[in-house]
Amino acid sequence: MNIATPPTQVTTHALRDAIVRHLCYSFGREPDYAGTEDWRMALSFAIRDHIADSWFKAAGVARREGAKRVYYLSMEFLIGRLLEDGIVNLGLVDQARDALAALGQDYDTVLADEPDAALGNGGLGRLAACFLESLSTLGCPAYGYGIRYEHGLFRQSFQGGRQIEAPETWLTQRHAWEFERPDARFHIGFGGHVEERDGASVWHPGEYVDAEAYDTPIVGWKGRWANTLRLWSAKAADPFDLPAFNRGDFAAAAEPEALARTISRVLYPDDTTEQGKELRLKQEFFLVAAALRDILARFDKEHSDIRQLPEKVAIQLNDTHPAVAGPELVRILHDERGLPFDEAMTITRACLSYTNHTLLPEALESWGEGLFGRLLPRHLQIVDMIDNEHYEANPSRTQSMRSDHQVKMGQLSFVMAHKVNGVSALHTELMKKTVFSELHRLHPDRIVNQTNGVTPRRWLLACNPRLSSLITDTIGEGWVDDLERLRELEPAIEDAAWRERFDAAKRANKADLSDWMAATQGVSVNPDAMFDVQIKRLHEYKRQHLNILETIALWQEIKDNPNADWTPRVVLFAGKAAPGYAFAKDIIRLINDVAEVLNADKTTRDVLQVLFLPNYNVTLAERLIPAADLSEQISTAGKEASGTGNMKFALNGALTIGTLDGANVEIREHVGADNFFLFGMTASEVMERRKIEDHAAQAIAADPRLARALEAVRTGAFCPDEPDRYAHIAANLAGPDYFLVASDFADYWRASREADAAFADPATWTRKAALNTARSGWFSSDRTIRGYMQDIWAARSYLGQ
Ligand code: 26V
Repeated sequence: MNIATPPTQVTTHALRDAIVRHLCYSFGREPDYAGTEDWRMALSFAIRDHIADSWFKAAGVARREGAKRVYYLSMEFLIGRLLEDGIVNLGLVDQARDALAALGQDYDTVLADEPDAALGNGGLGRLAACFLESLSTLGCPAYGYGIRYEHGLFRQSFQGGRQIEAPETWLTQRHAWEFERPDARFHIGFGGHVEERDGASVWHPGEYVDAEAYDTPIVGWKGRWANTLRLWSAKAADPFDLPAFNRGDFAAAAEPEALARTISRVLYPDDTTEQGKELRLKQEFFLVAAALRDILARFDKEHSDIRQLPEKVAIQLNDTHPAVAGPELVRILHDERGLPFDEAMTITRACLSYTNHTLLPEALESWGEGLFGRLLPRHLQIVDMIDNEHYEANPSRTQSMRSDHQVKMGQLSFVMAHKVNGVSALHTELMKKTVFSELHRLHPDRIVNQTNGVTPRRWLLACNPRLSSLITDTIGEGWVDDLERLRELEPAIEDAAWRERFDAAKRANKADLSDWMAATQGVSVNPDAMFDVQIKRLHEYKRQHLNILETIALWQEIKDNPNADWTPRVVLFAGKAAPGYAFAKDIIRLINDVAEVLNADKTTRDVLQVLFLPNYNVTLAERLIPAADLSEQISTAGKEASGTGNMKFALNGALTIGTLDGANVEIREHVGADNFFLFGMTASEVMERRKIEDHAAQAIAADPRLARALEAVRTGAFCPDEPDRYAHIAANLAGPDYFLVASDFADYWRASREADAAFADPATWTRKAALNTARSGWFSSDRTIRGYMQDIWAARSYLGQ
């Protein structure tokens, strides 16, 4: 077949013709009658044609070479918008802008029409999306497997400062990127019973749901390669109950379809509630079973000996969510394909590896054996066989995957994986010392570190065109897929004229953000103020409440002395709280209440403003990060596995104020201690501090600023209509304060004032900011993926084949 011209040679003219052709013949619209969405779809299809060419070529190479494929199994892919990503990676920004202009359309308006696909909660899902892009950029044959949720993460708005959740409906707007694959469809069984027949076990599921594939091509830099994101949608195995329909019972007739579809209906918000546990386990097995069937079908087409599986297949479990892949693959190999159990175990382990993304005890998955056995009776037997095998080899049960009538998914994943990785150096060390200490002693070579990274195509080149042009002007465009070359900027940073250009880019990004906030939030802020940004999921360990307390204390101090030389600040927050996480939702409301009082205060508002932007998502992050001066990474040390927002900020020339937690540690090492505002206890100091019973009371007694800020919260200074609204937050911080907000407050205040002083000296600040950009190259997800390819997957690149 004829593969089209390399994308970089696409002319504006050709692209314009392709847009019009798609507008007319794919969407049935004449240009004069087309709306923004029509133009967006037509442009997307024109771009998609070129992506598809890379995609066919890549698939052909992988098939021809019998390549080892990497399979990234993840319950979440937080991909965001794809159109700009495609245009940027194909190098067609100018052509697309000009082609649209020639058709009387505005490029930015058309791009902004695309829905933001929020098929993930936060860091874990966004990491999966960055990884897919890097796998394509590196030419490593790979598939992402996930679920095609009808509703992604809820849409957040505020009413009276409170978080309101509404369903996210990304599929009701037209989506340009997926190809439905009715031929890639599998029956997935649940429940039923296990029959013992001639010494073998046969699972007879009690019900079936179909998994149907939808493929989205993910193109890498310069369109050299494209991999597939394959998302499964649940359909009824037997869609329509005709006898019921003929009886006139139309509701009953439609029931199988409705029941089946609940499986891919909604993404679970990272939750603290117990509800819906069964559905969650069903979703997890649905993903795993469909993915494994697909993987084996592809393997069987290319190879004949199942023992070769580990040479051709690497399966990465993104957290424990797809951990039933262990027992399911053992079941297929042993029960269905007749391999001895030991051999099925060896092959499975050689294929599987597992990434841990959190040490928080409440986030470690476990399933009651009743539920697990009801839904997956054969898998429960296999889990017990795995546990016994492991026990025989290593007679110790304290970290067993079967205790308290539970199935522990972390332990199961560890035992079934040949490599287990953490996501930052500190997190990996803590894994060895805490959750997996005993398993680590038994298998000392299994745990490895792969510090997270972010794709520079989306998180610098696309989202920050001003800074990107300056970089390319200075060192050429080699940095885009070799990010450590940003170091070549360092000599230029010593040049005042260059720093002025760097500063101008940041200033213009801030002005854009200010205009956008004025237009959408009705709040105007001073673009010359320091933009101090904390954007991430709401969680007590991430300590948004530490940030707002410090802001309250600052406000109080400014009021005491309004004529002092304050560094103007705009404190920006964004992030969603899990619907069942009441405390986190109260923190949001507190921040909104504080914002209302402070922004109305005539004596302070010129130097201090606060804003909580609603509905944080990938698109909002792309707007905020290039405009940030100060990046808030203030989690209790030992709690944030890595963080990836921290990397995006540093790359875009923001300075971090942060604790020695997660990847902050490595960011500080790379950018230099002078260019990072460090504060707070270390992870081991945190553990010691918790042993002091009245640690919070002591900290409050020692710090009048903290005491006064807490008192304002406790007595309702920000909610006079309901003065005890936040008394429980104040009580928590004065009492248990598990996340040590009080104990870290004084040092946070100090670091924050250091940031003020540094910002007041523009030449110094700009130098530090630019050094952050120049020294953040190591945090490219290309580096991370190379690490996985070498240390975990034994996979290679097929670029240029
Ligand atoms: C937990 C749960 C619990 C049940 C409902 C669905 C759900 C979804 C997500 C989670 C949390 C998974 C852990 C996670 O997101 N960890 C984050 O992973 C990032 C990428 O490695 C890392 O940068 C963050 O520090 C870490 O918090």
